[in-house]
Amino acid sequence: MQILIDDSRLKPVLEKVEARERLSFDDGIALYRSSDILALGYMANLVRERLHGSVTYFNVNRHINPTDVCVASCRLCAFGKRVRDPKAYTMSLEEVWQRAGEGWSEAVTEFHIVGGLHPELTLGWYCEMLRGLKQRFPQVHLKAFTMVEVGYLAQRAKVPVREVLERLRDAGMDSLPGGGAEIFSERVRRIICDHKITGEQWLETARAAHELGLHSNCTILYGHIENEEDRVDHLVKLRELQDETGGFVTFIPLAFHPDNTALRHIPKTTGFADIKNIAVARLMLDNIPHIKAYWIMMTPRMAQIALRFGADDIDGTVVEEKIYHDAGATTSQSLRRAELLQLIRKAGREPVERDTLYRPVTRTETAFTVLV
Ligand code: V47
Repeated sequence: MQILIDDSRLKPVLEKVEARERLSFDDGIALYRSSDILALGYMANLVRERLHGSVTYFNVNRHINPTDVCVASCRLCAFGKRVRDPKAYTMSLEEVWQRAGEGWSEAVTEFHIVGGLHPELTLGWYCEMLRGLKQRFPQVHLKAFTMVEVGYLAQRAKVPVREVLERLRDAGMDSLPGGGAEIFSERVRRIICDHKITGEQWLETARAAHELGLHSNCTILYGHIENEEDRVDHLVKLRELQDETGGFVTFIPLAFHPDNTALRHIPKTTGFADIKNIAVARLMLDNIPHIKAYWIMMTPRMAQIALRFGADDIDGTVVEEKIYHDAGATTSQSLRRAELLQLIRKAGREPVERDTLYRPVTRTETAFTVLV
């Protein structure tokens, strides 16, 4: 098909996309530098429809953040609090288990569990939390702990990362979410999250998880002090690891939210940047099956548009969200299943409820079945 491309620098990229060829680092830069959003969207949508047709995934999930106490004090974050901060909280195990059962009556298929790096909670405590959740909610998939939390638990328990992952897996962790990757460039990490594990350590931890047969997601945090080279380098590093392990399920571009962070002087990202990051991700990450437009972060309106610019997933019901709302997100904290269906249908897409590993889910009012 003949398509109109305003930005002639994108013509060679279009030829590669049409020929199903892998895009290079320089292609990634050309995509990020282009303002021809419709050409980007055309290409990204081509890839998205090749992979998934019109199907758009969502899930019925619940976020649980057991503590916001965090020793890292990342400049990018408004969620983490010091141990002695009167506003900080840490749930007891009973509270975590009780909180898990609260919210919509709709049967959730996934708990998404992340928190701060707490200096006192032990690996044993987290394992007990997982065991208690599995005992009470045996059908629910536990997507828990960023690579950063795993790295911190390993450091504190003085055991190898692989062993921490094994112990968490044996206690009930089914997969890992994609957070904490931020931007792998050390120059940028030194400024936005200087006490976190390095980019190399994040990738090593993901590799170890995948080698144990655990799947995980991955993310990028954009819209702060990074440049185009940093972003493309990040995507290429994820693509290289995925070539090795095949363990990444979904990639989620995350827009920096500056409110209440030490970087609050940085302006918020634009809708244009948010859409562009979805499209570039779809085009560069040819080996990661899914690209998620996280509606909490993008707003439901923009997430809906993203479904025509490369995204095939809109995330879930969430129920209770803290990380983005502490940093100024104005979206609601939750959407009902029916609202997600409506958003997807109104974008002319075909909604499919999935579990964490993208197996279709069928449900009644209070129960669900995963089709395997
Ligand atoms: O790791 C923290 C980011 C992540 C801010 O795997 C911020 O399915 C923007 O990873 N502005 C947590 N971003 C969220 C996350 C996630 C979300 C939805 C689904 C999945 C998944 C993963 O949020 C953190 C960090 O990268 N973050 N503070 C902020 N001020």
